[in-house]
Amino acid sequence: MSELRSKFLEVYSVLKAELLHDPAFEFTDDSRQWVERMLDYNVPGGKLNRGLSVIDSYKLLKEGKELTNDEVFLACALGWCIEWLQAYFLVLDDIMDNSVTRRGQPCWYRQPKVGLIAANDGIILRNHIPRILKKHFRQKPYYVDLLDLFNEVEFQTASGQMIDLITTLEGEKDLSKYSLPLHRRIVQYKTAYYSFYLPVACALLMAGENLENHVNVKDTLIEMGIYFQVQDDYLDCFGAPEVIGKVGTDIEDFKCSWLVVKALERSTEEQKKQLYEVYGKADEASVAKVKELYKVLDLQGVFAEYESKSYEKLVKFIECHPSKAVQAVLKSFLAKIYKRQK
Ligand code: DMA
Ligand code: MG
Ligand code: MG
Ligand code: MG
Repeated sequence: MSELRSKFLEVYSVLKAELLHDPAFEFTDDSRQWVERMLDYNVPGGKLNRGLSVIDSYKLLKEGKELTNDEVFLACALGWCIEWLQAYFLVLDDIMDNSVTRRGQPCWYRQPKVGLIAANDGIILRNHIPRILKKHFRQKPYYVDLLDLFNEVEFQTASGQMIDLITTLEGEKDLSKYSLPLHRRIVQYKTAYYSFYLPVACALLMAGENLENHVNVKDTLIEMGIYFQVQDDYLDCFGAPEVIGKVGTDIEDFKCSWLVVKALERSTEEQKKQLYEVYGKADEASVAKVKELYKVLDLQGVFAEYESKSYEKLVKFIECHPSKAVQAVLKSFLAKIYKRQK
């Protein structure tokens, strides 16, 4: 394991121990054990890309200057706040998407004795974020900006989740409303802000920057986030569950996935009719028919083309940034996700 990763995981243990002894609540043994198990199950088990990116980005912004132990700790703590935010959204997302597995294990709400207690666990996860921020950043000049940033991004993500969900409402299932602009709107809000903009914005605030001076950085990161969610949509159908750690549910859930939008664009009238009949049904035969059509329409090829085009476009965007340090931040992000398999 890399040095940074093990340092990062060390900070997780510190933050967890603080939360488990939060004086604002009189923990009993049972409640402390519940929270500890819930955290260990949901917070640290992912790729940790978002969290680690805060430290990477902060280092690059410091242009090679050695970080103090204090700076490393704070950057890690902010990274963990993003991982906490992600855990909160995923616990609830899996309930709403009726998902089965996540990160190679059953979704939290599917654990025996958890069920819909998972909804409150999501709220607890969400509440841990301002508690971590208060403990470690209260005295910082950028504390208010940090709180504001997390609030804004949470609102954007929840709004993205809302439009992702209301497009699938029973009785209104209508593929004719699915288009690239609708897809873009959903994924920009539900994924791009918290996954791409937030880590860099945290690093910028720590480095004493004013976020209003970095609108172009934000725009590039949002484009990257959209590309990242197209990959997620692609992997939902074509990824290997043992590699991505989850079994796809987008077809069953009638999601406005990039794949179904592309399929609609490329279908003949006959194929469209077929798709209208089977998309959004939970039975295996219907799902298999959708996947078969995706193959016939060569969506794998279409995606490969999209992937290389997006990469080229993003590199061009990045090279327009005046600061080499910012370019390095953005390039390291892009390198982490280009052609990802998980
Ligand atoms: C997830 O979209 C977005 C958030 C904010 C959790 P998704 O349902 O496609 O994610 P996943 O494929 O991981 O369930
Ligand atoms: Mg989901
Ligand atoms: Mg979802
Ligand atoms: Mg998905």
